[in-house]
Amino acid sequence: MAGNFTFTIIKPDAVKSGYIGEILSHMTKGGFKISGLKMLQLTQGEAEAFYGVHRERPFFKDLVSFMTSGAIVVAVLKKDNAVEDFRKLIGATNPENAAEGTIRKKFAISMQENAVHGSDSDENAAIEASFFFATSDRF
Ligand code: FUP
Repeated sequence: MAGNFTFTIIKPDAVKSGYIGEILSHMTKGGFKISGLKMLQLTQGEAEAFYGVHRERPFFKDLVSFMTSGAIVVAVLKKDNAVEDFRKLIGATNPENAAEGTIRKKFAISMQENAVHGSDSDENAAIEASFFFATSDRF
């Protein structure tokens, strides 16, 4: 059965551009309830650990450098079928391929500066949410 939460990051590009409010509003209007929310700046070690699956990819170093370049907002979001529905709401990784009306279509700049992260499986949603939120920080 599909899980009822996912994990998201509003990335440094979107935070710097002043889109936190609009992006959170897009998420809640899309039927997601905010279960946990905080603003922080990742250390290099945290970014490397979070994106550990991409360690061997050519873009890894740039990705870590971008993700540590400024403040981010991390959140746990609740909804039935959360992971799949949220991936639809954010759109394709590359904003050029993102569908009309999606968050990345509206706010992303490029494949790297793509405004938001969304977990790609229930298993990763659980791992990613617990990376940033203790159980007592989730409501
Ligand atoms: P997504 O699950 O949509 O966030 O995309 P991926 O897991 O494929 O990629 C993780 C992050 O790596 C993306 F958010 C952006 C970055 N990335 C690049 O910077 N360059 C690439 O060629 C592919 C991904």
